[in-house]
Order: sequence, then structure tokens, then C-alpha cells
Amino acid sequence: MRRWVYNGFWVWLLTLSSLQAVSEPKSLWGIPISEYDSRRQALSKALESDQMAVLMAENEAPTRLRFRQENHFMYLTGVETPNAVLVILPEDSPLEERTILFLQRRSRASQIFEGPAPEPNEATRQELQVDAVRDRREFNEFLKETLTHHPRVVANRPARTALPEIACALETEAQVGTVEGMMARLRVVKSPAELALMRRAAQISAEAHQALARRVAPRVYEYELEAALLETYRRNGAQREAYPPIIGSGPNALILHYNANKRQMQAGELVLVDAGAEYSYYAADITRTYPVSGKFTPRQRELYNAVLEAMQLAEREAKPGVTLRDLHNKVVEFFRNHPLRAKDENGEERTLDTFFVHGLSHMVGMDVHDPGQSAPLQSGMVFTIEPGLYIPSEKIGIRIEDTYLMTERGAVSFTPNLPRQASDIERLVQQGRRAPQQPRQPAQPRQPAQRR
Ligand SMILES: [Mn+2]
Repeated sequence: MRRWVYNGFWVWLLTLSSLQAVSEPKSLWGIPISEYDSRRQALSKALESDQMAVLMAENEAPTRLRFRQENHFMYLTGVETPNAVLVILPEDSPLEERTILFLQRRSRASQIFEGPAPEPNEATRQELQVDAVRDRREFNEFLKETLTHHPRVVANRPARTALPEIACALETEAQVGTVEGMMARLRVVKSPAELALMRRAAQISAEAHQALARRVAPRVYEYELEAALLETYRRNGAQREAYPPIIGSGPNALILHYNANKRQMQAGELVLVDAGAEYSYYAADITRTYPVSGKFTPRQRELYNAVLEAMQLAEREAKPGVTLRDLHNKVVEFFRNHPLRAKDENGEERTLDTFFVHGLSHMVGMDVHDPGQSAPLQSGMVFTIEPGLYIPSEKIGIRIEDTYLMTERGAVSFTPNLPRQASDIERLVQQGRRAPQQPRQPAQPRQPAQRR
């Protein structure tokens, strides 16, 4: 009887796995495995005859952190495992194998703690569509041999750290440069599969911003707003934040990278929220600025509208062939010609461009500041438009930011339905005010809890 159950189990398992082999889409992290192969081929093509690309995975994460793969390695493999190495050789290399993945075998003890990892074997090679999969322990010897044909190495960040030491131990010469330029050219234009993941990251982030907006009220702490973001991200399957959220109320809105998020908001202030989720290794980047009391003052409103107009101007000007620098300059010019004025730290009246103190745009992708910043815009690129005004003399900081896909017909926002008009922003905050509020002093309940 026991024997029969045992066999039945294996029959069931085999049936299940063969069904999966047919029905399971051949993708990793939402990207087709064939697309990873195309990316590796494109890098191979970009290499000169005496070059080789060495990309190392991230080391194991410290216990307090969740493992996150290095982006270039992830982009080329889809493999989220530490201590692996990918080598790519140029198309015209005399060596037979052009894409070689070195994987670390997990010890039994480490499997107990970390679970299984892809093994360096033929099944893994076939699944990942690389030319060869080898044991990580063979890498050093391989490197030594391959350097004789390909002495110029282009490497990602973990490899630039590790390779000089390895080469030194092997008593061999390696000229180690960076792979950043080549990777930027690959990564800057997004594929349909990447765009689907980015759209999802943006949708989750937009939902999070709306959940947050409903909690905006006087005497609420910035971290209470942060809680609304995290709850929405994780409930929707986002792995983590794309960057630490900036929730700056009152004077904190003037600190561009403020993220302590620990201040109690006061009536009459603005709160600036710059936050995005990471979904399947792709980032979203969205900023909104809310009136804490649910209503902009006339001064806040006129400045808010100036920022929104600047954003809309940049949206119209974004076309294939235009650079992010061009867009930035247009917005600076718009602020310079705007009729509003504000006082600088010396009490002197200045035009608004004085108070726009950061870049207008950046590329977005696996990194929230993705490579390829200087490339002229073309279809498939994803970038932000984020004008802002920061006026210390009035304790006002305002920024509005959305993420856009460049198309032949112009820039298309990933989140066109997320409110940004002043009156819609006010309505969003006021909606939360009408909903039942949590008691503000939970430490002192009005009635003692009844035990029995
Ligand atoms: Mn941004």
C-alpha cells in the first residue's frame, strides 16, 4: 500500500511537470527567455574582437535585507541568484561558446536556509538558452585562458570590484573597463514586455498615491502616509519600493532627497510626496503635492498651477529627436518668463526659474534613474517630467511628476487617470476627511477596554 502511494506520487508529479512543460510560458520575471537571449546577442555584437564582457551577480544579501539582483546581470539573464557570473564573447571570437553562465552549486546546508537554486547542468543550460552553463569554481581558470584571446574586459560594478583581485591571484594581465555605455544603449529602449511591467509598476504606484492622499490631514505624521504606500505596493505584488519615498511636509518639501518621513504635518502646509513601487525589477516614479488642510491657499494654488503648466508644456514639447536637456531648457525659459515672482534668501524678488533647482527629466527602467540620460528621445524610451518650485522664504516646495512612454505621436503618461489638477488634488484629500478617521491618540482610549 505504501509502495503504491509512493509510485502514484511520482506518476502524479511527472504528469504535472510534463503539463507544465507544455503550458508554462517560457519567461522569467515577465520577460520571455528568448528576449534575454536577444539581449545577450546584442551585447555580443557590440563587443570588439579583443573584448569580453564579464557580468557578476550580486553577492548574498546580509540577513536584514532581501536579495536583489544587480540590474545589468538581471537584464541579461533573468536569474535571481547570488555569486553567478555571465561571460559574453564577441560574435567573431575564435572560441566556440559565446555566452557562458557560471553558477554556484548550493551546499546542502545552504539549501536548508535558502532553498534550491538553478544548478550548473544541461537542463539549466537549455532552459536559459545560453551556450554553456558551468560550475562557478571553474570561472577563474576559464578567465585565465580566455584573456589570451580577449584581454580587454568590460565589466559591471560587482565584476569591476572582483576582477582585479582574481586576475592578480592568477598572475595574469586584465584590462578592466566598464560595460555601462554598452548596457545603456541596450537598456534605454524598452520592449513590449518591459513596458507591460513598467505600466504595472506605475498603476500600483498611482493607486498607492491615492490611498495616501486620503490620509492627508493636519496632525498626521509623514510616516503614516508612508504606511499607505507600502500597504498598497505589497498588496499588489510589488517586491519593494523603487526608492525610499520622499514625504516632505512644510519646510521638509524644500529638501530634495528628504526621506526621514517623521514630522507631524500642520494645517495650511503642503506635503510633497515622491514615491514609486518596483514591480518585477522595474521602477515607477511619481510625485504629487497635497494641501494638508484639503484646500490650497491662493498663493499655493498660483504656484501649483505654474508647475502644472510647466509640466504640460514639457509634455507637448517631448517628441522623437528631442533630448531631455532640451526639455529642461524649455521649462527654465517658461519659469523665467512667468509673471509670478518670489523672494530669494536675501529678500530680493526673483523670477520663478531661480526656484527650479533640479533637472526636469530622467530615464526610468530597472533603475529609477535609468542609463541613457543624454540620448535623443525615440519610441520605446521611458522618462519622467518633473518640474518643481522650491521657495525657502515661503516654506513652499511643490513638485509634480509623471512617467511617460515616448511614441511617434508624442509622450504618453503611464498614469493619465491619477489626479493632478489643483481642484482634483483638493477633492482627493477631502474625500479622506469624510471617511471615518482613526483616533489620533490611540494610547488613551476613551473607554477602558472590557475584558470579560
Ligand atoms: Mn524622478
